[in-house]
Amino acid sequence: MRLIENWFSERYSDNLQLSFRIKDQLLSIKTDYQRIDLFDTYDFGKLLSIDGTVQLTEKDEYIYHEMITMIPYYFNSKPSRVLIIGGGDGGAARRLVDLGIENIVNVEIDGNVVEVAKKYFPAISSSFKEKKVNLIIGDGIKYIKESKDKFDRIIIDSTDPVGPAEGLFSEEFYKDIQSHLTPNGIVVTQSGSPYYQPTALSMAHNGMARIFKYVKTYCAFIPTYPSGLWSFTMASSEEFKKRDEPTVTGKYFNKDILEGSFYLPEFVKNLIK
Ligand code: AG3
Repeated sequence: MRLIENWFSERYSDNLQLSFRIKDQLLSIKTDYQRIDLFDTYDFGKLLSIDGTVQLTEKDEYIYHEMITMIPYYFNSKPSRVLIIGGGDGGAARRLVDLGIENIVNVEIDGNVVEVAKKYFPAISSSFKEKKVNLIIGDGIKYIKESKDKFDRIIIDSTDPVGPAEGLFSEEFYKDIQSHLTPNGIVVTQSGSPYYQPTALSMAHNGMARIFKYVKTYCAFIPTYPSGLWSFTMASSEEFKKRDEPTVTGKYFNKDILEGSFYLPEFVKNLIK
């Protein structure tokens, strides 16, 4: 008898990859922007990959989505208008809806990501059915250049800074972002694995630091992303002030995480000096 085992692997370096044993490959499409694959894995449920990199899994998506929305939520004025750039799976929008945000604009460049999410991740993408969420299929960089709107938070939920998302890590883009934030508004971006993608983190942090007076990096443990240690970087033109209000407890996020995720290992601090 021959046993055929199927695995999906994301390559981290020439010498290391993370492999998921899969029950099935549900989809593989090449869009105008990227390649989208969908797998049914044994340990993490459905897994969405873009250009060979894990974007989300059913089992651990809550960590990334709580951390990109809830940490910046509790600083400065209570947000009511939020812009998401990327985030076509709807996961970030869903958390914002749960936080009670009244007005959410979500600009995703690749409509196929939204379609895939609607079909295969109905719970995560259910946010797109909400009246409060205005989904726009378009280029976030262009949107921000042309829009006259101001937002209290801008969430950059992008892929890695190679390919279509590269411009989302540039100083020029952060400048445009700044002009669309309310005075103590906050921009946050995912800034990669400090261990395997140190340049993603330094690009985001140093790029933001050239435009904004206040920049802070925080980390979270995300088992399905390279090295498990993941970074997020947020910036504002005014000093960060934690609001004095009780925090919601998520599945990862809690009041200790709101404080503790800003304590960084020394090698991470050295990347953003
Ligand atoms: N977007 C950021 C995922 C980056 C993962 N990188 C990697 N696996 N190399 C997440 C999309 C979820 N809304």
